[in-house]
Amino acid sequence: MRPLVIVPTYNERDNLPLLIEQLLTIDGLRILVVDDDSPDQTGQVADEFAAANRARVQVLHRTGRRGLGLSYIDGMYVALRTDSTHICQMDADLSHNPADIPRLLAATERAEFAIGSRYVAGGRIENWPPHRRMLSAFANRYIRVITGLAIRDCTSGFRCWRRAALEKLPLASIRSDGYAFIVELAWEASKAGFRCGEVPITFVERRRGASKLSTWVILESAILPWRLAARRK
Ligand SMILES: Nc1nc2c(ncn2[C@@H]2O[C@H](COP(=O)(O)OP(=O)(O)OP(=O)(O)O)[C@@H](O)[C@H]2O)c(=O)[nH]1
Ligand SMILES: [Mg+2]
Repeated sequence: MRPLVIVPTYNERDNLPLLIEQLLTIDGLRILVVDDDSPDQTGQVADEFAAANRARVQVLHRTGRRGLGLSYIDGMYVALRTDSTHICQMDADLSHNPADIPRLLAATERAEFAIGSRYVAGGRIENWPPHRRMLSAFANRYIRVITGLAIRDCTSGFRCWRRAALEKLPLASIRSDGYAFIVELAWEASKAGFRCGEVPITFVERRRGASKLSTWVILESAILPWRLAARRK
């Protein structure tokens, strides 16, 4: 198994060093940081790790239009040019625990992709205020009802793909450029007939740095399920 994890970053300089150190403790895991020209110099912090560990850490510096979805698409193309057998994705803000990656990888033995899930038995959220819990729970229910997607936590950005599955997804035609990308990708995967293994995780609210959840991001995510439902017909 040759796993690689894609970590999109925008202003995460206080979180990234600890995250990379924890990721490097996982046997053989390679790291691809996709930085969107962060004003706080996260890109340079990532470069320092890459210089010290060329075999395992790589940085993709994006310029031009910023976006989580755009970053993931660029990162996935780079990842697919490596010989990685499994491609994971996770947030840089330490909300996702690197120690859960081996369980996600193991779940891909029985499914084309695995999701670190807050909404299956054993899944938890720590330190989220009630309004964030409600927004997230509502978003998941809203998406499931409108699109028919059977995944409990379809907004989770903590995932692991078998390489062969990711290769088959139409990355070039995914239109969401923000957080909605996460949902659109899950929808494409389930349309392709891929099985999803949901692995319970404990999600911890970020302690450092700021959330990038904006009104536009929420609006794009509110519209997306209707677009997907229309495409189904
Ligand atoms: N490359 C890139 N990364 C981004 C962008 N927006 C967010 N990210 C990263 O995506 C991950 C998730 O973003 P967060 O701001 O933590 O969003 P969130 O997890 O939904 O919100 P919180 O729970 O408040 O943290 C983090 O690693 C961010 O740095 C972007 O435009 N470009
Ligand atoms: Mg976060």
